[in-house]
Order: sequence, then structure tokens, then C-alpha cells
Amino acid sequence: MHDSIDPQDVARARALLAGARSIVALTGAGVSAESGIPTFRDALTGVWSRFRPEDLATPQAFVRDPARVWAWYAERRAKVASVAPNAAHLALARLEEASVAQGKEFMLVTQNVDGLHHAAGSRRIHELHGNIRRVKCFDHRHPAAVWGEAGEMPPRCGACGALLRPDVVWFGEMLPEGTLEHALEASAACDVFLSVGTSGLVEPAASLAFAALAAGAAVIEVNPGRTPLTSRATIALRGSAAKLLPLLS
Ligand code: BV8
Repeated sequence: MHDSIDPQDVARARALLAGARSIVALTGAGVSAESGIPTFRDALTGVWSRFRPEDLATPQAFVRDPARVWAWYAERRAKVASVAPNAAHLALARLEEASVAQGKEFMLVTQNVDGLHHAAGSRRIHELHGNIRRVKCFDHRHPAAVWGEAGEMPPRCGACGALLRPDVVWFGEMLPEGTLEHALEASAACDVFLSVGTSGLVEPAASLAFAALAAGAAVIEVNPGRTPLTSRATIALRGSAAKLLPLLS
């Protein structure tokens, strides 16, 4: 146990989840950190360190320099394909399974685009920001199941010839139809909201925890650092997801 974690807080969090009728779990890049995926704020290291996420993860950046944006995502896609879910992902899959078996409502809402929750066995997943493993064309969103890895980059759409792009939500883009509405509805209806590994800086995802608070839910935060939610959380467990989540499920 982390010396900064009060075992009583862990026990209280476990009890809240065990007694919940309806649970929403929101995850951010911190839940994949122990799989070796850099968090979003840290993602731009090495050759990308001179960029900010907002410089690359936008439609404008893609139009300005499609090859650079495609290369950043190709590198991240390869990284994601090379790692495995960690104990935090597996614990959330177990929590979902146990909750559903007990007839509870459970929804996992993730900001992550790495697909690791599905790989860990979670099924009630809402991907707010899309999935880096999926590719579509820039002009018409035609899905691309396969694409060339050599020659002109980005590759072009087989159906219309437009440039291909990752099927993720960039800054300034709307979230997938209905996904946010479902997540907001579930957050306002749940009695326990578990926020794991998110800095709470990106909207509209960051508003979900506050919708839960406003509706009277108990909020549990798992994060080694402080966030705008920490002071409002019912229980703030200041430690890593891979170490703490297995203690909660
Ligand atoms: C929208 C996909 C409507 C791409 C992502 C003010 C000015 C300008 C714009 C805005 C503004 N206010 C709001 C906006 C809109 C903007 C926004 O929020 N900007 C921010 C930067 C201020 N939002 C949007 O544009 C959204 N769309 O609003 O549409 C609209 C439409 C048209 C016109 C106007 C409005 C779309 C946002 C989606 C962007 N896409 N990802 C990609 O991945 O490349 S967001 C990106 O950030 C990732 O998905 C990431 O998951 C997400 C959030 O970050 P976190 O997950 O929290 O990760 P972060 O690194 O920040 O933090 C990690 C945390 O983990 C830390 O707290 C750390 O302590 C913790 N941690 C570390 N290790 C561990 C750990 N925790 C546990 N265990 C550990 N071991």
C-alpha cells in the first residue's frame, strides 16, 4: 500500500462500490500509464517534444501537415499494438463483470483511444474520443480496414481517394453521436462515479464527474496527482491505478 494511502479510505471506497446500484467509471490516459503508454500530457516526448497535443490533434494540423500528423498516430498505433492491458484495466473488467452479475448498472467511459479496456475484457465501454486502431478518410469518414504502410503518407481512401486519418476525436471536433449524451445520462443517474487517471482538463469529458456530483453521487478519484476534481471527491485515493484498482474490485 502506498504510504500516502489511508487503508480506511480504500475500505470505504470498496464499500461504496459494493453497495452501489449503478456505477460509472471514467478513465483517462493514467489508466494506461502502467502498460507503458505515455499519458497524453507526456505523450509528446522525443521527436515530438517540440509540439503540444493541441498542435497535432486537430483537423487544422492535419490539413497543414498530413504526413506529420499521420506519422505521430502511426507511431502511437504501433506502441499500442505492442503493449498489454495492465492490472488497472483488468480490475475494471472484473468490476464490470461482478456488477452486472449482481444486476447493477455499469458503464465504462474512456477518453483513451488505445483499445486496452476492450483487450482487458471490458464490454460496456463508451469511447468518447474514438479509437486509434481505427482509420477513416478525412473527407467522407469512409472506414478503412487496411491501408498501405509504404509510399505516399498518409495513404488514400480506397473508396474516394481522400487522405486517411485516425478515427479519433480531435480538438475542435464533436464527440461521436450519442456517446456524450449516454455518458452524461449515466453519470447523472449513477450513485457511484469512479474517476481514474484523468487530469480533468479536457471537455466535455471533464464535466461528467461534476454531473454525477450534482446529482448526489459519491465520487471516488484514483490519481497520484491532484486534479480539479480532487477537492470535490468523496474519496481521493492518491496513488497509481494499477496498484489501487485491484484493491477496489
Ligand atoms: C468539443 C483523441 C465541441 C486524440 C483527445 C478552451 C479553449 C479551446 C478549446 C476548448 C476550451 N475549453 C474546452 C475546449 C474544447 C476542447 C478542450 O477541452 N480543450 C482543452 C485542451 C482545454 N475540447 C474539444 O475540442 C472536444 N470537442 O468540445 O466539441 C465543439 C466542437 C466544435 C467547436 C467547438 C466545440 C474534443 C476533445 C477531444 C480531444 N481528443 N484524444 C488523441 O488521443 O490524439 S483528448 C486527449 O486528452 C486524450 O483522449 C486524453 O485521454 C484526454 C484527456 O487527457 P487525460 O486522459 O486526462 O490525460 P492527461 O495526460 O491529461 O492526464 C493523465 C492523468 O493521469 C494525470 O492526472 C496523471 O496524474 C494521471 N496518472 C499518471 N499516471 C497514473 C495516473 N493515474 C493513475 N495511475 C497512474 N499510474
